[in-house]
Amino acid sequence: MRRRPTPVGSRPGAADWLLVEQVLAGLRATPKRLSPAYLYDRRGSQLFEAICELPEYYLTRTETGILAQFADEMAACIGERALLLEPGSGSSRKTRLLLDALPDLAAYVPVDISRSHLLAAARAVQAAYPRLEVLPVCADFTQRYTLPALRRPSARVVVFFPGSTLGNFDAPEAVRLLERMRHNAGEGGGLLVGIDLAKDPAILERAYNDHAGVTAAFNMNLLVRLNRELAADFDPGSFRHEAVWVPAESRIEMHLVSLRAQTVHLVDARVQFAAGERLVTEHCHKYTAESFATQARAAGWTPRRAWTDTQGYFSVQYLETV
Ligand code: AVJ
Repeated sequence: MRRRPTPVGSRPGAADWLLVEQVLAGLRATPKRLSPAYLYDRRGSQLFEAICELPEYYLTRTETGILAQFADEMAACIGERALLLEPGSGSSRKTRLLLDALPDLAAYVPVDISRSHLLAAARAVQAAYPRLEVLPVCADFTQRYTLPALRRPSARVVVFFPGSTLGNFDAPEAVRLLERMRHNAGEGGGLLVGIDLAKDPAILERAYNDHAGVTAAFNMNLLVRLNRELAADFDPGSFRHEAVWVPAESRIEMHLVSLRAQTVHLVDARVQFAAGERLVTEHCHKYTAESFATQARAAGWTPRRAWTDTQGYFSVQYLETV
């Protein structure tokens, strides 16, 4: 009988009980599935920044190239004295390409669940743009949150949602999220969104199974986090990373595969894993211009402009509330 390893983390505090319930609900689902939001603790955010530099992970540099090339046209769509609202802002690195093209922005409001990462990035933006009002909001952007009050009123709200993070949401959730963004944008508001396009599965699978193993570490870090924060006893060595293209769903699925039959303890719960059983840790949907337009229209947005790289790998789209 394998001795049960001592949980590394202390028993969850009150705040963590919601996380415990959500995680247990995911681990009791079929298939087992956890929200990709759990990937982004401090270590996870650092690993994601490293992923963005990988040769296989074309998304970041391709989108950055589009933003750099068409920033002026995007700025013309956004207009003067706008409030730029960025859900899931992370490092806000791409945002600077827009901020450089928007000298009279009323304010920049980054929203992120990772407080330390958010505040560090907001400070860096404030230092680089001293005349800009930067108002970070630490929140889960899939939930309701209120916009901060501005020093001077903005002419309109434009949501900036780059990086194909929309791809993490299955269709009904994606439409709900786009509806929430329309709610935040309000009458006359806009949306500038980055979407990764469906392409050769070999290119997609390479982007999520990089040679250096950074994506695998990003995925595996989830177990380390649950052990630390929820007193679980996952043995990362008994799982392997997997990212596969699922054509029927037009998405990459990221999994942690159990290498043997095992029992994981989380607080007072026991969770059984069969050998070969998959824990879904992320969906990354890949779009066509049509599939995205359908979702956006269903959420009340009207597509206005689209910019794509020469290889047709990635698209940045501008939409307005009608
Ligand atoms: C930040 C959600 C856009 O789906 O490509 C990168 C996250 N996952 N490598 C993506 C991610 C694995 C990324 N998003």
